[in-house]
Amino acid sequence: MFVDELTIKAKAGNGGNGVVRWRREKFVPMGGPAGGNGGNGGDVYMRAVRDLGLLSKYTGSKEFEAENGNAGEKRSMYGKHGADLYIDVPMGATVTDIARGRVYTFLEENEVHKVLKGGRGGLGNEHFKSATNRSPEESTPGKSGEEGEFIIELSLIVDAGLIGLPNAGKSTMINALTNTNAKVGAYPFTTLEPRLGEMYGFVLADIPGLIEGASEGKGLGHKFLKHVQKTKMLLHCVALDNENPLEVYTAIRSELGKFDESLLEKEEWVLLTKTDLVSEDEVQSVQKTFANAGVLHVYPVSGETRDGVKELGDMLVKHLRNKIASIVHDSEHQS
Ligand SMILES: Nc1nc2c(ncn2[C@@H]2O[C@H](COP(=O)(O)OP(=O)(O)OP(=O)(O)O)[C@@H](O)[C@H]2O)c(=O)[nH]1
Ligand SMILES: [Mg+2]
Repeated sequence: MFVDELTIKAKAGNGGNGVVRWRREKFVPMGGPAGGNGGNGGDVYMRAVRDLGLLSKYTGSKEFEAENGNAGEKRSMYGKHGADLYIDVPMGATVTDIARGRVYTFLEENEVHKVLKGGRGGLGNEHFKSATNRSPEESTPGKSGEEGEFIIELSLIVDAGLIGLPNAGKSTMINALTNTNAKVGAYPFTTLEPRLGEMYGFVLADIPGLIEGASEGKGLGHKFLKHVQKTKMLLHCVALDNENPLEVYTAIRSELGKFDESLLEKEEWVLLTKTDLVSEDEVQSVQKTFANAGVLHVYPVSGETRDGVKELGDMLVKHLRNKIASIVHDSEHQS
Protein backbone atom coordinates (compact mmCIF):
# COMPACT_ATOMS: atom_id res chain seq x y z
CA MET A 1 0.00 0.00 0.00
CA PHE A 2 1.29 3.46 -0.85
CA VAL A 3 1.35 5.78 2.14
CA ASP A 4 2.00 9.47 1.52
CA GLU A 5 1.18 10.86 4.95
CA LEU A 6 1.93 9.58 8.41
CA THR A 7 1.99 10.92 11.96
CA ILE A 8 4.63 9.61 14.33
CA LYS A 9 5.62 10.26 17.93
CA ALA A 10 9.21 10.55 18.99
CA LYS A 11 11.09 11.18 22.18
CA ALA A 12 14.69 12.12 22.81
CA GLY A 13 16.51 10.34 25.61
CA ASN A 14 16.38 11.54 29.22
CA GLY A 15 19.57 12.66 30.86
CA GLY A 16 20.94 10.26 33.47
CA ASN A 17 20.83 11.39 37.10
CA GLY A 18 23.83 12.78 38.88
CA VAL A 19 24.67 10.70 41.93
CA VAL A 20 26.00 11.12 45.45
CA ARG A 21 29.04 8.92 46.11
CA TRP A 22 32.03 9.10 48.41
CA ARG A 23 35.59 8.24 47.88
CA ARG A 24 36.36 5.14 49.90
CA GLU A 25 39.89 4.92 51.14
CA LYS A 26 41.31 2.65 53.77
CA PHE A 27 41.30 4.32 57.17
CA VAL A 28 39.58 7.46 55.81
CA PRO A 29 35.91 7.33 56.83
CA MET A 30 34.71 9.98 54.37
CA GLY A 31 37.05 10.53 51.49
CA GLY A 32 35.30 13.41 49.78
CA PRO A 33 32.58 13.57 47.14
CA ALA A 34 32.98 11.27 44.13
CA GLY A 35 29.52 11.11 42.50
CA GLY A 36 29.70 11.49 38.72
CA ASN A 37 27.41 13.37 36.37
CA GLY A 38 24.71 11.59 34.43
CA GLY A 39 25.16 11.02 30.68
CA ASN A 40 23.15 13.11 28.20
CA GLY A 41 20.09 11.58 26.56
CA GLY A 42 20.33 10.80 22.84
CA ASP A 43 19.06 13.32 20.29
CA VAL A 44 16.53 12.47 17.59
CA TYR A 45 17.44 13.14 13.99
CA MET A 46 15.58 12.58 10.74
CA ARG A 47 17.44 11.52 7.64
CA ALA A 48 16.38 11.42 3.99
CA VAL A 49 16.73 8.12 2.18
CA ARG A 50 15.93 7.16 -1.39
CA ASP A 51 12.88 5.01 -0.77
CA LEU A 52 9.52 6.34 -1.88
CA GLY A 53 7.66 3.44 -0.28
CA LEU A 54 9.26 3.93 3.13
CA LEU A 55 6.27 5.34 4.98
CA SER A 56 4.25 2.18 4.44
CA LYS A 57 6.86 0.31 6.48
CA TYR A 58 6.19 2.46 9.54
CA THR A 59 2.51 1.67 9.94
CA GLY A 60 3.17 -0.88 12.68
CA SER A 61 5.67 1.21 14.62
CA LYS A 62 4.80 4.85 14.98
CA GLU A 63 6.64 5.58 18.22
CA PHE A 64 10.34 6.17 18.33
CA GLU A 65 12.67 6.75 21.29
CA ALA A 66 16.30 7.67 21.53
CA GLU A 67 18.30 6.09 24.33
CA ASN A 68 18.42 7.56 27.84
CA GLY A 69 21.70 8.60 29.39
CA ASN A 70 22.98 6.44 32.25
CA ALA A 71 23.24 7.72 35.79
CA GLY A 72 26.61 8.98 36.97
CA GLU A 73 28.87 6.52 38.73
CA LYS A 74 31.15 6.26 41.68
CA ARG A 75 34.78 7.39 41.46
CA SER A 76 33.61 10.55 39.63
CA MET A 77 32.75 8.68 36.47
CA TYR A 78 30.25 10.12 34.01
CA GLY A 79 27.29 8.01 33.03
CA LYS A 80 27.27 6.82 29.43
CA HIS A 81 25.50 9.11 26.92
CA GLY A 82 22.38 7.69 25.32
CA ALA A 83 22.74 6.85 21.61
CA ASP A 84 21.16 9.24 19.12
CA LEU A 85 18.28 7.98 17.06
CA TYR A 86 17.97 8.41 13.30
CA ILE A 87 14.50 8.14 11.79
CA ASP A 88 14.56 7.60 8.05
CA VAL A 89 12.11 9.58 5.94
CA PRO A 90 11.67 9.37 2.17
CA MET A 91 13.54 11.91 0.09
CA GLY A 92 11.16 14.71 -0.89
CA ALA A 93 9.27 14.57 2.41
CA THR A 94 8.15 17.55 4.46
CA VAL A 95 8.06 17.02 8.21
CA THR A 96 6.05 19.24 10.56
CA ASP A 97 6.70 19.32 14.29
CA ILE A 98 3.10 19.88 15.36
CA ALA A 99 3.64 21.43 18.81
CA ARG A 100 6.60 23.62 17.89
CA GLY A 101 5.32 24.57 14.45
CA ARG A 102 8.69 23.82 12.88
CA VAL A 103 8.84 22.52 9.33
CA TYR A 104 11.72 20.57 7.85
CA THR A 105 12.14 19.62 4.21
CA PHE A 106 14.28 16.75 3.00
CA LEU A 107 15.32 17.38 -0.56
CA GLU A 108 18.68 15.63 -0.85
CA GLU A 109 19.62 12.07 -0.13
CA ASN A 110 21.13 11.74 3.38
CA GLU A 111 20.00 15.24 4.38
CA VAL A 112 19.78 15.26 8.19
CA HIS A 113 17.93 17.52 10.63
CA LYS A 114 18.01 17.34 14.40
CA VAL A 115 14.38 17.41 15.51
CA LEU A 116 14.52 16.72 19.26
CA LYS A 117 17.19 17.39 21.84
CA GLY A 118 18.12 14.86 24.47
CA GLY A 119 17.99 15.88 28.13
CA ARG A 120 21.29 16.85 29.76
CA GLY A 121 22.64 14.57 32.42
CA GLY A 122 22.31 15.66 36.06
CA LEU A 123 25.25 16.71 38.21
CA GLY A 124 26.90 14.41 40.71
CA ASN A 125 27.89 15.57 44.15
CA GLU A 126 31.51 16.04 43.16
CA HIS A 127 30.39 18.96 41.04
CA PHE A 128 29.21 20.82 44.16
CA LYS A 129 32.52 20.52 45.99
CA SER A 130 33.96 23.87 47.03
CA ALA A 131 36.23 25.42 49.61
CA THR A 132 33.27 26.04 51.88
CA ASN A 133 31.48 22.77 51.20
CA ARG A 134 33.79 19.82 51.14
CA SER A 135 31.14 17.18 51.62
CA PRO A 136 28.21 18.22 49.43
CA GLU A 137 25.21 15.91 49.65
CA GLU A 138 23.74 17.51 46.56
CA SER A 139 23.11 16.06 43.15
CA THR A 140 20.63 16.91 40.41
CA PRO A 141 18.41 14.64 38.33
CA GLY A 142 18.82 14.36 34.57
CA LYS A 143 16.56 16.52 32.41
CA SER A 144 13.84 14.92 30.33
CA GLY A 145 14.40 14.60 26.62
CA GLU A 146 12.14 16.59 24.30
CA GLU A 147 9.07 14.87 22.92
CA GLY A 148 7.18 15.60 19.78
CA GLU A 149 4.60 14.54 17.28
CA PHE A 150 5.46 14.86 13.62
CA ILE A 151 3.50 14.75 10.39
CA ILE A 152 5.58 13.31 7.58
CA GLU A 153 4.15 14.18 4.18
CA LEU A 154 5.34 13.07 0.83
CA SER A 155 3.79 15.27 -1.80
CA LEU A 156 5.23 13.41 -4.67
CA ILE A 157 5.60 14.97 -8.00
CA VAL A 158 4.74 12.11 -10.27
CA ASP A 159 6.13 12.71 -13.72
CA ALA A 160 3.75 10.46 -15.60
CA GLY A 161 0.62 8.69 -14.42
CA LEU A 162 -0.62 5.53 -16.16
CA ILE A 163 -4.39 5.63 -16.44
CA GLY A 164 -7.02 3.62 -18.26
CA LEU A 165 -9.75 1.02 -17.84
CA PRO A 166 -9.19 -1.96 -15.56
CA ASN A 167 -7.21 -4.64 -17.46
CA ALA A 168 -5.80 -2.09 -19.92
CA GLY A 169 -2.30 -3.34 -19.12
CA LYS A 170 -1.15 -0.42 -16.94
CA SER A 171 0.66 -2.53 -14.35
CA THR A 172 2.26 -4.66 -17.05
CA MET A 173 3.46 -1.45 -18.66
CA ILE A 174 4.92 0.13 -15.50
CA ASN A 175 6.75 -3.14 -14.85
CA ALA A 176 8.17 -3.07 -18.35
CA LEU A 177 9.22 0.59 -18.13
CA THR A 178 10.56 0.77 -14.57
CA ASN A 179 12.20 -1.16 -11.77
CA THR A 180 8.94 -1.83 -9.96
CA ASN A 181 7.08 -5.09 -9.62
CA ALA A 182 3.39 -4.29 -9.73
CA LYS A 183 0.87 -7.10 -9.47
CA VAL A 184 -0.63 -8.12 -12.80
CA GLY A 185 -3.91 -10.00 -13.02
CA ALA A 186 -6.33 -11.16 -15.70
CA TYR A 187 -9.19 -9.55 -13.81
CA PRO A 188 -10.29 -5.96 -13.28
CA PHE A 189 -9.09 -3.91 -10.30
CA THR A 190 -5.97 -5.94 -9.67
CA THR A 191 -4.29 -2.71 -8.65
CA LEU A 192 -5.90 -1.24 -5.55
CA GLU A 193 -3.45 1.51 -4.65
CA PRO A 194 -1.25 3.70 -6.82
CA ARG A 195 2.18 2.22 -7.26
CA LEU A 196 5.36 4.03 -8.15
CA GLY A 197 8.25 3.09 -10.33
CA GLU A 198 11.41 4.92 -11.26
CA MET A 199 12.68 5.34 -14.78
CA TYR A 200 16.03 7.12 -15.10
CA GLY A 201 15.19 9.41 -12.21
CA PHE A 202 11.60 10.03 -13.31
CA VAL A 203 8.68 8.79 -11.25
CA LEU A 204 5.87 6.88 -12.94
CA ALA A 205 2.66 5.98 -11.12
CA ASP A 206 0.39 3.06 -11.91
CA ILE A 207 -3.07 4.35 -11.02
CA PRO A 208 -5.88 1.88 -10.27
CA GLY A 209 -8.30 1.32 -13.16
CA LEU A 210 -10.93 3.97 -13.89
CA ILE A 211 -14.39 3.13 -15.16
CA GLU A 212 -17.40 5.05 -16.39
CA GLY A 213 -18.84 6.78 -13.37
CA ALA A 214 -15.45 7.00 -11.65
CA SER A 215 -15.89 10.75 -11.22
CA GLU A 216 -19.03 10.02 -9.15
CA GLY A 217 -17.21 7.42 -7.09
CA LYS A 218 -17.85 4.23 -9.09
CA GLY A 219 -15.20 1.54 -8.86
CA LEU A 220 -12.07 2.77 -7.15
CA GLY A 221 -11.85 5.80 -9.36
CA HIS A 222 -12.79 8.80 -7.31
CA LYS A 223 -10.18 8.40 -4.62
CA PHE A 224 -7.37 8.20 -7.13
CA LEU A 225 -8.30 10.94 -9.52
CA LYS A 226 -6.65 13.37 -7.12
CA HIS A 227 -3.35 11.55 -7.69
CA VAL A 228 -3.90 12.03 -11.40
CA GLN A 229 -4.20 15.79 -10.80
CA LYS A 230 -0.69 15.89 -9.40
CA THR A 231 1.07 14.22 -12.32
CA LYS A 232 2.99 16.21 -14.92
CA MET A 233 1.59 14.15 -17.79
CA LEU A 234 -0.67 11.19 -18.44
CA LEU A 235 0.00 7.90 -20.17
CA HIS A 236 -3.46 6.80 -21.17
CA CYS A 237 -3.51 3.04 -21.80
CA VAL A 238 -6.09 1.63 -24.19
CA ALA A 239 -6.00 -2.11 -24.89
CA LEU A 240 -6.28 -3.06 -28.56
CA ASP A 241 -8.43 -6.08 -27.74
CA ASN A 242 -11.29 -3.69 -26.99
CA GLU A 243 -14.05 -3.73 -29.58
CA ASN A 244 -13.80 0.00 -30.04
CA PRO A 245 -10.62 1.51 -28.56
CA LEU A 246 -11.55 5.11 -29.42
CA GLU A 247 -14.85 4.78 -27.58
CA VAL A 248 -13.08 3.43 -24.51
CA TYR A 249 -10.60 6.27 -24.71
CA THR A 250 -13.37 8.87 -24.99
CA ALA A 251 -15.25 7.40 -22.04
CA ILE A 252 -12.22 7.73 -19.76
CA ARG A 253 -11.55 11.27 -21.02
CA SER A 254 -15.10 12.19 -20.17
CA GLU A 255 -14.65 10.91 -16.58
CA LEU A 256 -11.46 12.94 -16.25
CA GLY A 257 -13.25 16.04 -17.44
CA LYS A 258 -16.21 15.51 -15.10
CA PHE A 259 -13.86 15.25 -12.15
CA ASP A 260 -11.72 18.22 -13.07
CA GLU A 261 -11.87 20.00 -16.38
CA SER A 262 -8.24 21.03 -16.20
CA LEU A 263 -7.26 17.35 -16.42
CA LEU A 264 -8.20 17.54 -20.08
CA GLU A 265 -5.52 20.18 -20.62
CA LYS A 266 -2.87 17.99 -19.08
CA GLU A 267 -0.43 16.58 -21.58
CA GLU A 268 -1.32 13.04 -22.56
CA TRP A 269 0.19 10.26 -24.59
CA VAL A 270 -1.99 7.35 -25.62
CA LEU A 271 -0.48 3.89 -25.32
CA LEU A 272 -2.27 1.34 -27.49
CA THR A 273 -1.46 -1.76 -25.44
CA LYS A 274 -1.52 -5.48 -26.23
CA THR A 275 -0.42 -5.06 -29.86
CA ASP A 276 0.46 -8.76 -29.81
CA LEU A 277 -3.23 -9.66 -29.68
CA VAL A 278 -4.15 -8.03 -32.99
CA SER A 279 -2.75 -7.87 -36.52
CA GLU A 280 -0.47 -5.11 -37.70
CA ASP A 281 -3.20 -3.83 -40.02
CA GLU A 282 -5.54 -3.58 -37.09
CA VAL A 283 -2.97 -1.52 -35.14
CA GLN A 284 -2.58 0.87 -38.04
CA SER A 285 -6.29 1.24 -38.55
CA VAL A 286 -6.83 2.08 -34.87
CA GLN A 287 -3.98 4.60 -35.03
CA LYS A 288 -5.68 6.18 -38.03
CA THR A 289 -9.00 6.39 -36.17
CA PHE A 290 -7.28 8.20 -33.30
CA ALA A 291 -5.49 10.55 -35.69
CA ASN A 292 -8.79 11.39 -37.39
CA ALA A 293 -10.25 12.19 -33.98
CA GLY A 294 -7.38 14.62 -33.47
CA VAL A 295 -5.42 12.45 -31.03
CA LEU A 296 -1.85 12.70 -32.22
CA HIS A 297 0.46 11.20 -29.62
CA VAL A 298 -0.38 7.54 -29.99
CA TYR A 299 2.13 4.75 -29.38
CA PRO A 300 1.43 1.04 -29.95
CA VAL A 301 3.18 -1.24 -27.44
CA SER A 302 3.03 -4.69 -25.96
CA GLY A 303 3.97 -5.13 -22.33
CA GLU A 304 3.83 -8.87 -22.91
CA THR A 305 6.33 -9.20 -25.78
CA ARG A 306 7.92 -5.81 -24.95
CA ASP A 307 7.50 -4.72 -28.56
CA GLY A 308 7.90 -0.94 -28.71
CA VAL A 309 8.59 -0.64 -24.97
CA LYS A 310 12.23 0.39 -25.20
CA GLU A 311 11.44 2.98 -27.89
CA LEU A 312 8.61 4.33 -25.77
CA GLY A 313 10.84 4.53 -22.67
CA ASP A 314 13.58 6.38 -24.54
CA MET A 315 11.13 8.87 -26.01
CA LEU A 316 9.49 9.42 -22.66
CA VAL A 317 12.76 10.08 -20.83
CA LYS A 318 13.87 12.50 -23.52
CA HIS A 319 10.51 14.23 -23.46
CA LEU A 320 10.45 14.56 -19.65
CA ARG A 321 13.99 15.96 -19.67
CA ASN A 322 12.98 18.61 -22.20
CA LYS A 323 9.81 19.33 -20.29
CA ILE A 324 11.74 20.00 -17.09
CA ALA A 325 14.37 22.04 -18.92
CA SER A 326 11.65 24.27 -20.35
CA ILE A 327 9.98 24.71 -16.94
CA VAL A 328 13.34 25.77 -15.46
CA HIS A 329 13.92 28.06 -18.43
CA ASP A 330 10.51 29.70 -18.04
CA SER A 331 10.90 30.27 -14.33
CA GLU A 332 14.35 31.80 -14.83
CA HIS A 333 12.87 34.21 -17.34
CA GLN A 334 10.04 35.16 -15.02
CA SER A 335 12.26 35.92 -12.04
N1 LIG B 1 -1.36 -10.40 -24.59
C1 LIG B 1 -1.11 -9.39 -23.78
N2 LIG B 1 -1.64 -9.37 -22.55
C2 LIG B 1 -1.37 -8.34 -21.73
C3 LIG B 1 -0.54 -7.27 -22.14
N3 LIG B 1 -0.47 -6.38 -21.13
C4 LIG B 1 -1.22 -6.89 -20.13
N4 LIG B 1 -1.76 -8.08 -20.50
C5 LIG B 1 -2.65 -8.92 -19.69
O1 LIG B 1 -3.83 -8.21 -19.38
C6 LIG B 1 -4.26 -8.46 -18.05
C7 LIG B 1 -4.35 -7.19 -17.26
O2 LIG B 1 -3.04 -6.61 -17.15
P1 LIG B 1 -2.67 -5.60 -16.00
O3 LIG B 1 -1.33 -5.08 -16.31
O4 LIG B 1 -2.88 -6.21 -14.67
O5 LIG B 1 -3.77 -4.49 -16.24
P2 LIG B 1 -4.12 -3.20 -15.37
O6 LIG B 1 -4.47 -2.13 -16.32
O7 LIG B 1 -3.04 -2.90 -14.43
O8 LIG B 1 -5.42 -3.67 -14.60
P3 LIG B 1 -6.03 -3.13 -13.21
O9 LIG B 1 -4.94 -3.06 -12.21
O10 LIG B 1 -7.03 -4.15 -12.85
O11 LIG B 1 -6.65 -1.80 -13.51
C8 LIG B 1 -3.27 -9.47 -17.50
O12 LIG B 1 -3.78 -10.75 -17.65
C9 LIG B 1 -2.03 -9.25 -18.34
O13 LIG B 1 -1.23 -10.42 -18.45
C10 LIG B 1 0.02 -7.32 -23.46
O14 LIG B 1 0.75 -6.42 -23.91
N5 LIG B 1 -0.31 -8.39 -24.22
MG1 LIG C 1 -3.02 -2.89 -12.42
